[in-house]
This record gives sequence, C-alpha cells and structure tokens, in this order.
Amino acid sequence: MIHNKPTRRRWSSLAVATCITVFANCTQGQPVKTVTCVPFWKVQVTEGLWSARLEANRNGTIPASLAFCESSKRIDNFAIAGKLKEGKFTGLHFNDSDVYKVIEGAAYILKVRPDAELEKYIDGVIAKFAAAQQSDGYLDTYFTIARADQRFRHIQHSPRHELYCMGHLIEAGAAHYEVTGKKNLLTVAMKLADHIGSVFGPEKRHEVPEHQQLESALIRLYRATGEKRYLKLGQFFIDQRGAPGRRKNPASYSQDHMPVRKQSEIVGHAVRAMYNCAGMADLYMETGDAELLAACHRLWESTTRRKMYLTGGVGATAHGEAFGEDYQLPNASAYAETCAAIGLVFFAHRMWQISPNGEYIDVLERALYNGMLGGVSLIGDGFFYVNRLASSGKEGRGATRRTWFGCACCPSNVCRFIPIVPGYAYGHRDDKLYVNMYLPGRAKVKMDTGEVTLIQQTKYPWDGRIKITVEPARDAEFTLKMRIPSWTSVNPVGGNLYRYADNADMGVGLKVNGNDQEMKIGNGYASVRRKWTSGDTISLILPMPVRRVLAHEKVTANTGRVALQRGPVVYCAEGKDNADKAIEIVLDDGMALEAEYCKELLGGVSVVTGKLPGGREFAAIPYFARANRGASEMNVWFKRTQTGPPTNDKKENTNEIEGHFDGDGH
Ligand code: FUB
Ligand code: ZN
Repeated sequence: MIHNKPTRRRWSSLAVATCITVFANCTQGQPVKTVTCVPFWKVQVTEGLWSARLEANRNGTIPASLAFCESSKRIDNFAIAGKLKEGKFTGLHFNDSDVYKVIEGAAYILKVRPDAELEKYIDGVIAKFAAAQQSDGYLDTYFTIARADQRFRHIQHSPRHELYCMGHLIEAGAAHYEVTGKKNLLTVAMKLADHIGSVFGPEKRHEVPEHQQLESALIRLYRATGEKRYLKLGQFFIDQRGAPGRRKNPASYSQDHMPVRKQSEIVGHAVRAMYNCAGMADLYMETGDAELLAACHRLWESTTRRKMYLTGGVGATAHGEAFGEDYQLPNASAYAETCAAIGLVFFAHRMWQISPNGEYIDVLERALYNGMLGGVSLIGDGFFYVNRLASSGKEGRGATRRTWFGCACCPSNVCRFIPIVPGYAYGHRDDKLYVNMYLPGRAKVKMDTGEVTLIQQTKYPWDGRIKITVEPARDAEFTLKMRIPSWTSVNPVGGNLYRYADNADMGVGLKVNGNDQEMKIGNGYASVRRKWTSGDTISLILPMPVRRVLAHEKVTANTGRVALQRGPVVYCAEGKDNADKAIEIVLDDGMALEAEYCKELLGGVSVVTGKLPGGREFAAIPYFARANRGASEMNVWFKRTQTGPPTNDKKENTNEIEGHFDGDGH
C-alpha cells in the first residue's frame, strides 16, 4: 500500500514547532536533552555502498594520507620541534592540522578493526606530538621551530591558524581517548587547552580563532573529561566572535563581523562558517541558550534555502572560498569545497540531535551522497578539493582528481569523516528509536527500554526497499521512527530552492510483519508504536523513479536547465559515456529515462539512460562517481526543452536488484 503524505513539510512551522519542543526540554543554562546517537562502532555495515567506502577509507585513504604526511615532512616537523631530529620547518603554516586529522581517522579505524601495527604507529606519532609540545603546553611546529618569539602574535593576521591547528589536536585527543580509552593524546590535548586558557579569556586576551574548529573541539574535550573549564573556554570564544569594539579588523570572512547570536545570513569562508554553526549548536546543547539556537535556525535557513547546491555543496565562490549572495550558485566555477560539505553534515547532525526533524537528515544525506562523497575517488586515493557542477574536463583541479594537495585539508578531513558515517544511521531518545540512514547491517541500540538489535537489509541508495528485523533483548514497547526522505516528496529538499518537475509526492509504503501498517507521518518520520518482539520486521518502500529537478527562478545559472536525481543521488553526464560531449546535452521533458543497476561499473552504481533526439544514447552516472575514469566533460544541469509531452516520472522504477528480499513486506 502506498501512503501519500498529508502535507509538505514547511520550515517556518517546523522552526516554531521545533523551538517549542526544544524549550520544553531544557532550561536556560542547563544542558539540553538531545537525541543520543548510536556510535559508529555499534553500527556494523556488512555490504553495499558504505561498506565499500569504509574499506576504501581504511585501505586507501588513510594509509595514503599517512604516507603523504610522512613524505611531505608534516610528521618530521613534530620531530624537529621536539628536538628529536635536526631540520627546518617544511610546508604550509597549518600543516600540523592535517596530521591531527589523519590520526583522528586512524584512531576510529582501530575501534572497528583492532590492528596492533597501526596502533603502534599512531602511538609513535603521538609521541612526536608530545615531544613537540612546549613545557607550558604550547604546540604549533610552525612557530616553535623558527618563530618562537611570534607565538600568538598572528591570531587575526597572516600567517594565522595557530588556534585552528590547536583545535584539531584537541579534537583528535578527545576522539582518540573516546575510542581507545588511552590517555597519551588526551594528556597533550588537555595541556594544550589549559595553555590556551592561560592566554585567552575574559580577563586575558580577547581574540578569537581566525578559523573556527577550536570551539567544537573544546566542547568535545569537556564532554570527554567532564572538565567544565573547557566548556567555558569554548563558550568564551563563541561569545567573543564579532563582539563590538574589540578588534580593528572585524571580518565577515571569519564570521567575525557581528556577534554570532545576531547573525542571520550565512557569509564568508564556507568551512569556517559551517564549523562556526556546529560550535554554536554544540554550545546550545550544553547551555540551552535560546538566542544561540534561534541564530542556528536562521543560519540553517540561509544556508539550505538559498545558498546550497543540489549536491549539498556549499561555498559557491573561489574568492575567499566563500558563500556568495542568495541564489548565486554557478556551475562551472562552483567552489563547493569538500570540507564545506563535511562541515554542513556536522551542522545538520547537531541540529537533528537538538530537535530530531527529518529535514536535517535530508540535508545531511544530500551532502553525504553527493557533495562530500564526490570529494574522494572510489578507491580512496584521489580527491577533489573543489567540486564543480560542470566541467570542460580540461581545467586542472576542477576536472581531475589529485592524490594529495599542498593544502591538504580535504583529504585529511575525508580520513576522519568516512569512518564515522555509520554513526549517523540511528539515534534514540526516551522510548523513540530513529532510523535515519538506510544501509545494510546490524546495529545495537541501548534504549531506556532495554537493548535492541536492528538488522537492516537494503540495497539503498540503488533500491528504495528497506527491511529491518527488530530484536529487542526482551519484548518492549517503543516507537520506531523510519525517516521518510524529502526526496520522495514534491521538493527534493525543504524550502523552494529546488523542486521536482513532476510536482508529485511519491508516497511511501510501510508494512509490519508483512502487513500493511497504519502509520503516523510527521516531522519527516513514519512512526510505528507497538510492543516489539524479537523477529518482528518492518519494511519500508520508497519509490525511486528518475526525477527531473528544477531550480528556483532566481538561480540564474540554472535558468532553462534541468538536473536528474534518483533517490538521494544526484546524477551527472560524463563525456566518457556521451560521445565526449556532456555540456551541450539537451534533455527534453518528453524523453523517457530509465535506471539500471550496473554491477561492474564504478564499483556498482545505478546508471540513468535515455535516447536523445537523433537516436544518440544518453547516460548519466552518480555525481559522486565522476572522474574515476580520467577527466572528461561533465555536467549536472542540462539544457531543457519541453517539446514532448512530460514523461510520467511518477512511474515506479525500483530498479530491482536480484536475490535480496524474501518477499516479506514487498
Ligand atoms: O585554512 C584551513 C583550510 O584550508 C580551510 O578550511 C580550507 O578552506 C583551506 O583553505
Ligand atoms: Zn578542504
């Protein structure tokens, strides 16, 4: 049975409802009762897209990045600063941060795949960090090696990034402790945080990090240690950003142009902006500061309603690696840095933890499968820093993947990001269990009502059928909340920045133990409350036709253009599959489009095909899989004509993949 959703979700009412719920859950000055996420190490991914991506991260991205950290002398810098070795500083002034991020990612790997050799290697690198740390706790090799007299003299002016690098060390220290229980890196992190706290604070220096990261890191360190002084320090930096009359050069580039609580428009450097929002959301979780949450809501709207690519990429302009004006979303010059998509995921997930509305995960999923995932090759060793939405195939870094960069923020962010993706799948609060991501495997959830194992079977994102077997340790009544993605709705994502040409709500099907199930749909979830017994199943059917997407008329780059999406996946055409010509392809509304799963292509993807006028074959592949066969023309937004009758996009096209389901519930 297909249920049509009663109404389209609208942000304005959502924001109000959210605020009411959240305020009911907290008192100002007190921590908010957030949704508890099931940590990534309790979510086993057994097959499919994410299993392959995790393996590529483990076997490709992390080892390759560690090797680059060695060969580029990023790790030597620590040995030199620690006087374990003679030499000069090599590389960019913020190279320390890359090593911290890769080590953070490698530590996550240890949690799911214990590996004595890797653990020993990580401990060796941590020993170099410890050696490089000065007796007062200061740690930054760029300054220690040759500029010790300039420590903390460049917070607002070039070369900056001292506090940014320190933030990454602190985050890595808290993370490493969380997953290994070891204190070797945590000790360095605490000593460093205490040093920062001895220099900056209400009665001390008032500058803020010129690149955010330290704020969230300090709050994470507080959560790991219970030491309130780290929360206070994180709060101090957030409160100081944009404080009036303090600095000569307040800059929107660093979101430092006005107090964060007053900000409404997302501006400036995109990675900084996303980390800034993540830090604000973190602080709200710990304090219940309503003004902060209200600002987060406004910045969320500004980002996702007016400044986000269909791919979930953000930061449209190369100038300042920054957000542009509302609706300024050029395709061929799109910047959309991989790190910024990761930052958007961080922001979205925190907002969801605060108020579990599916809209946040809709954006998270969009950024995850498209803007972020496209930043790394299928094997895991080739990267995009900028993620264009159209390319001639010739213009350097927008067309061709690179194995590493002088400024390697993106590969090192990918290292620490991919391992935690399974942690976005499930969450729980009180007697509600949320299923956010559809990915095959097992998860153990410790709910208030007892432990529950979930066994999920699905070929998502290639097939919209999902079956979950529920195994509570003992019978228990709770509400299972299955996310109904916005891509099944009339708009691919909340707001009106994008809309489907078919203007249809696809509806969804839900069965419990093979029987049609009455369900309540609200806030982006279908909720089923019952007493669950081990072996009960819940099956969800999300129709997955190929759908044409149109952009808001103010996005002039997409005037007269159409893009293709199937499920959460945005498609692109590459010259490779289209007689070397992808840019000039014209898609008529009357042209039938089919999807077919191709096991042998690009590690197994669904390909969209059709016939262009004159009989030429058209083929589109997932945007994330582009440039894995060398560079060629690439395009996401195609010229559109409307000569033929519109195709019935609503026609079901679940693109069945054989041998998976036993028929129960489908
Ligand atoms: O500045 C540190 C990182 O390098 C930023 O987040 C990226 O945008 C790149 O500039
Ligand atoms: Zn980056």
